[in-house]
Amino acid sequence: MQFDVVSLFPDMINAAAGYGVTGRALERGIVKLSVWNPRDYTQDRHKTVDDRPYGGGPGMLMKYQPLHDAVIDAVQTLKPIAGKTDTKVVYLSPQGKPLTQALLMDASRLTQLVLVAGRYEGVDERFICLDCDEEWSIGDYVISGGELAALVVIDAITRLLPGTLGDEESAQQDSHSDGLLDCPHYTRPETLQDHAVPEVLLSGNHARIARWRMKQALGRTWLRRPDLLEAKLLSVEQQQLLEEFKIEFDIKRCGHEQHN
Ligand code: 9D3
Repeated sequence: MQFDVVSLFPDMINAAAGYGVTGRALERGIVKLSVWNPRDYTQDRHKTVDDRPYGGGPGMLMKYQPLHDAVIDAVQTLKPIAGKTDTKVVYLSPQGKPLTQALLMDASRLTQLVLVAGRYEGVDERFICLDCDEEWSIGDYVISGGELAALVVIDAITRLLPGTLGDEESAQQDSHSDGLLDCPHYTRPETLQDHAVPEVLLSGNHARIARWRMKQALGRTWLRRPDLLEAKLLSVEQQQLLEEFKIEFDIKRCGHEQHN
């Protein structure tokens, strides 16, 4: 898969993408990455990429033409495979569709993804209409520009591509616990302060351990992200494990007030 990022801070993209899962996928040739700086596509002596908003107000906007020319170059550089390529141009912004694993899985089928990272107050709206296929957000909080969002997208998609993760991680990815929060994990030592590792994890009984982990995953999802549970249909065994968790949770809460 080819990633192209349009950004005023190319070093930020290239540096961060060189680490970890994305770094390895780049080395292995599973993904390719090019960064296109709109400043290289300016036509004036001062290399102007921004301008003041019509109607007034604070802050600056990214001008249309340097963004447009950068995207054209990014898209044209990919050689069509068998006459065509599947390319999407995405503008990253707080107004975009919120990212989900499902959206990222869809995108992982593309041959080319062009990610446009804005700076300042954003871009001229006509760039979004004329040059972009979609607008994506990474969540309801404010960051200072699209670069970190582009890196999030690249990381999340790269993990989905064959050959990127080790066997263990890949197996974990399509496990039956997906759509749930993870269970707690422990390593040595066996006791920290007065917190012992749950006895079941030392039992060597793998069926019991698997049941405990599923129960914890269900219970924590119920406690912390009930929205995820509502969107998921549970097997009879999972429903039973969750009921057990709720009962045990009630018992532990005895004498800790808050009965509602
Ligand atoms: C604080 C300024 N905001 C109100 C006037 C507008 C604003 C402009 C530009 C807010 C954020 C940004 C920069 N953000 C991104 O480029 C961005 C982003 C984000 O801030 N949150 C979630 N997802 C994304 S994707 C790109």
